[in-house]
Amino acid sequence: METIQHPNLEVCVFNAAKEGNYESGDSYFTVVTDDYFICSVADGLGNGPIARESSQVIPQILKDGHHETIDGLMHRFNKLMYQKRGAAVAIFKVDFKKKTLEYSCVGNIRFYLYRKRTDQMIYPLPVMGYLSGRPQKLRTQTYTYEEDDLFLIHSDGVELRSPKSMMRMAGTPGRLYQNILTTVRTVDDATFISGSLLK
Ligand SMILES: [Mn+2]
Repeated sequence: METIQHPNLEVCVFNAAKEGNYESGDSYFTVVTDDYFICSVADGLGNGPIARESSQVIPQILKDGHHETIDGLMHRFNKLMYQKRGAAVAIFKVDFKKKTLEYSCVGNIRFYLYRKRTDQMIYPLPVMGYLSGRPQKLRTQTYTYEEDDLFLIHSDGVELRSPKSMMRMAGTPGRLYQNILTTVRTVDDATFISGSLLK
């Protein structure tokens, strides 16, 4: 487990290749600064190195480009998919000052924001399909968050029957991580990131 401890958030990350594969076709990348947290998960189409070639576009761009807008970043990811297999990609940015969470997704990556105080769940809808290098419509949405909200993002190698009750029961990213871990099978590459927004 990789973890991030920061005054504004606490994050746990899981990433594994499917059984028999050396490399995961999923990639993820996180950036945390004094002002914001950016997190992206990508699931490359196909298998092994071919899948990884597409999903690795995400860390490549985010390393130096994380100050750019979410839509700008998604379009840059998309352009780099040209002549690759393509990937499902989700990205979100937590702005610690504005107390907002901006989310965009194309394809089969799931994201949940769970508000403990009101027992409410926010699940932004993705744009169907995947980033392929062709012109891409985006549906980027902005939410406000509250102290102690929990989030979860995962690729389709993780299947959860009831994410809301899991998040409610776990309460912390560490426990959510442990609980999800027991459900992960090795039939696909699997990535999940649990986190808590502390202030
Ligand atoms: Mn997958």
